[in-house]
Amino acid sequence: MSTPTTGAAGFIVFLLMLISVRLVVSISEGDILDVSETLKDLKIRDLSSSVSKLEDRIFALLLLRPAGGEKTGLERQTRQGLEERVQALEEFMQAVNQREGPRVCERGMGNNVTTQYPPYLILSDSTIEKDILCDTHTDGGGWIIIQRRTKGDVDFYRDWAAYREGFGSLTGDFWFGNDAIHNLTTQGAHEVRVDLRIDGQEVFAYSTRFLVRNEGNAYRMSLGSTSGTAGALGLWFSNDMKFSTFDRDNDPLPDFNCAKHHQGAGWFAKCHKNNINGIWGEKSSNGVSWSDGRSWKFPNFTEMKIRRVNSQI
Ligand SMILES: [Ca+2]
Repeated sequence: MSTPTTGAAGFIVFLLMLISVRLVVSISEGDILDVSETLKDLKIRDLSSSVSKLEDRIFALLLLRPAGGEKTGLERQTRQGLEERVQALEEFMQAVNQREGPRVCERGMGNNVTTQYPPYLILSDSTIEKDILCDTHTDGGGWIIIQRRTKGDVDFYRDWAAYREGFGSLTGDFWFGNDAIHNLTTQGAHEVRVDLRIDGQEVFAYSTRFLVRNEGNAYRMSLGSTSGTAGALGLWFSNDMKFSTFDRDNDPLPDFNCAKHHQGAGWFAKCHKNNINGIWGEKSSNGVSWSDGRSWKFPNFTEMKIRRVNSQI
């Protein structure tokens, strides 16, 4: 028979198993994720601390049990307190699960909506609360759009702080914000896609992996293998580069500021094969431009979007 105490102890073991699984996941991704800074790990530490306290209470409860197994008032009181804490922990665990990772743009969620984009959704954690625009139709949907140029009415030649926070409007042109992009891409593996319209033709570039580190690492970006009808070079050329703006030169060219020279912002190398944050309408490498390695193209529509890989996990 299971007593309330053994039931509670079983639940603790279950929680410890969950925590173990989460830690294993974190460690296996440790080579690419700055794990200590992820919100998930902060929550795990909170959870771990709560479990430790509960373990102490269980131990105290066992010590209090008289030799004959008689239940004392103090024991009952302690058990009651313990059960309340287990319940609180259960609720906390639920909250962690609900808030962990982007659950907002899921594959298939657009099947029953008639508009191209559903109502905006909120990503919220202790530091960031933003509206999110989901692309529900491209390649099965489930994409969070992080960059969009459609009209040219928003100035994209902005400074580091603007790109950190994001700007523009989800109903038009916008940059989602580097802190939010970092936050999303470190909560689970993400793929990335850039959709472009060039001379009336829709083309795209894609990579199996997209990770953006934190501001302390200048939002350095890593890709997986790349492909796509737009020519993957435009994307691949930025692999492992830091983010640069006109006021924060993080490109690898000494004595040259790519962002300032090309009047854009992004993961410049020496300097770029895409400048989708460049000047709208300008037909040069300072404009909204993309190279497939053979020639420069000038899209009049761009959308950069990310999707969590294995989004059900
Ligand atoms: Ca430089």
